[in-house]
Amino acid sequence: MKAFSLALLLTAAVAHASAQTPAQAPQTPPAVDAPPAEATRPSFADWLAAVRTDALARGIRPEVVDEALADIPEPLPVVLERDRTQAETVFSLEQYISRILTAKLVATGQDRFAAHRALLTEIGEGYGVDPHIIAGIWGMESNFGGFSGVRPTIGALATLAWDPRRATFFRGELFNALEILNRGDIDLAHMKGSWAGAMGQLQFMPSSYLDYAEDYDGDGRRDIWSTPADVFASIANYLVGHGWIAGQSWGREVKVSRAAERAIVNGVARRDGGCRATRDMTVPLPAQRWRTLGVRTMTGGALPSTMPNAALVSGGSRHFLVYANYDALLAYNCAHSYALSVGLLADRLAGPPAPVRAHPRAKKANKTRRAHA
Ligand SMILES: [Ca+2]
Repeated sequence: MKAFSLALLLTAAVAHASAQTPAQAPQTPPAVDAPPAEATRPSFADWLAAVRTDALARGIRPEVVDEALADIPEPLPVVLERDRTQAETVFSLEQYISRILTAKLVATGQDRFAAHRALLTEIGEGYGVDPHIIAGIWGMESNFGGFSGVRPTIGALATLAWDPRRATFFRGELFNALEILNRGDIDLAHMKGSWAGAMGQLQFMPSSYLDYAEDYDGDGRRDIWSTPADVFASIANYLVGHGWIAGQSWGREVKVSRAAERAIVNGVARRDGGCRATRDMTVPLPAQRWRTLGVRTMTGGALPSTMPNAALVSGGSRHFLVYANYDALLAYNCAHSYALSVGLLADRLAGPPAPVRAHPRAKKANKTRRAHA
């Protein structure tokens, strides 16, 4: 299945660090439903018949509904299995970031960014979103389009909607997916994605697709599966829809001494918020306040006074001051391991490419420099 997926690596952290859905996609975390008594559950066939009736009442064409539902004679065992056996290993924030941001990922990203530089730049300028951030999300969600899931979306959603655990959420997403088919953006055979219903190279849940997917190349279909222009514009549109501020960065890594850490713990309020990650950071403060508290740049210098208001996100040893745009990344997936990895990957893609064929001694020096950068 998604053996190579970075998204799944993160899923382990996200699923157990919060009540978030296992899907690695932008969406509202579903509440877990109270399970009905097993005896009162309809058979899958009866349940599907009720879905069909509801779908027709919602205006979805009968031929679309019939073709889609005929495809799933029974719940998909692999989907139920994945939903019940998510990895339980919990790593520290630093461990997650280092497992995700490998040299190989950065090298792939540099290649893929170079191949799509003109398009990413054009879309980035058009939407007012840093093209490296667009590429960072693309990289995290599908290894830059290398793998976006092989599960049939309708089958996966029907299985999770029939299963009592989060039936209400997934039933809604099932109707959204049928609506996408109804509009003709994609055909049934090509509507694929993760076992949890996240679709295409940017892993949108169907609800996010209906709200944010873009037809940038103008062929009449919003194709997040195989048209890079639509993929990039849809990511940008999602970020803009969640408050991305043009021309501003996501944040920066900073140095926080032990004394500063104590001062921050005692003197700076935690933030409130709808998802766990937003509660696991400080309130935003002006640069001057962080300076006074003893926070420094990674080279030990003073924070620039032009720095936007920033909130502090801390792991065990690494610390990050994050700006308002960081919230748009959390809206995509509310986990610090995700949002920081996107930001740091974007920074690497924006920076000078790593030396390809360095002398062994030079290589060692580079490694050391990176470790302290
Ligand atoms: Ca298109």
